[in-house]
Amino acid sequence: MRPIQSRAKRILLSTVSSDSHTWNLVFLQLLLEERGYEVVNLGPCVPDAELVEQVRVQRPDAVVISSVNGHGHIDGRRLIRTLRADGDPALAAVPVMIGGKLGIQGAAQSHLADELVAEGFDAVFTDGADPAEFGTALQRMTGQRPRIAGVAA
Ligand code: B12
Repeated sequence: MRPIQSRAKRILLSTVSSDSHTWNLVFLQLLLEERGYEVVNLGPCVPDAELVEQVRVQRPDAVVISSVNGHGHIDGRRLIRTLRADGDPALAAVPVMIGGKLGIQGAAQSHLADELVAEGFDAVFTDGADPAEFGTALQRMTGQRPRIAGVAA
């Protein structure tokens, strides 16, 4: 009898093309790894085409986009339209969430969340969102289970 090691759920972590901030990505990578996810962090200023290609290659269980420079709602909108319109069913179906400081007016722009969901994001976390909500949403979208799933003969 030896334990079956289920594959860790893979998260593709990225920001948008205009955003050069990196500590938000480092923070999220550590948070996700601590929760047992495998993280592919694409780093800052990722062009839309590169992100789409990486989703195709990496086949992640979910994509997490972080942006804090204030352009996130504009870049994010363009990005999700591009991803969902690609024609590859896997790209149309992969859960994608975005969060951070998505505009430049903080809580006054809470309507951005609804708009981004309408464009195709599965979840949006504007600044000040409860971090626990993020974990719960990710778990729900990836069907995350403990790494040791059971035993086999
Ligand atoms: C360091 C910094 C820089 C550095 C970045 C260096 C680097 N390599 O990262 C430099 C100097 C390059 C920089 C540049 C700019 N910056 Co700057 N920067 C900052 C600063 C001081 C700290 C950011 C940081 O590292 N925080 C630490 C990380 C861990 O926290 P965080 O980024 O806030 O992320 C947290 C949350 O937002 C959340 N979160 C983030 N993403 C996601 C995603 C999900 C899914 C979830 C659930 C949560 C989540 O979780 C994180 C942890 O709590 C902030 C001000 C501040 N005090 O926040 C401004 C700030 C982000 N910058 C700002 C701006 C405007 C700029 C510039 C446009 C300035 C300019 N005119 O050139 C440029 C943009 C460059 C670009 N192309 O993107 C603004 C953004 C305004 C807004 N969105 O309302 C801020 C808020 C400053 C301000 N108050 O005006 N910046």
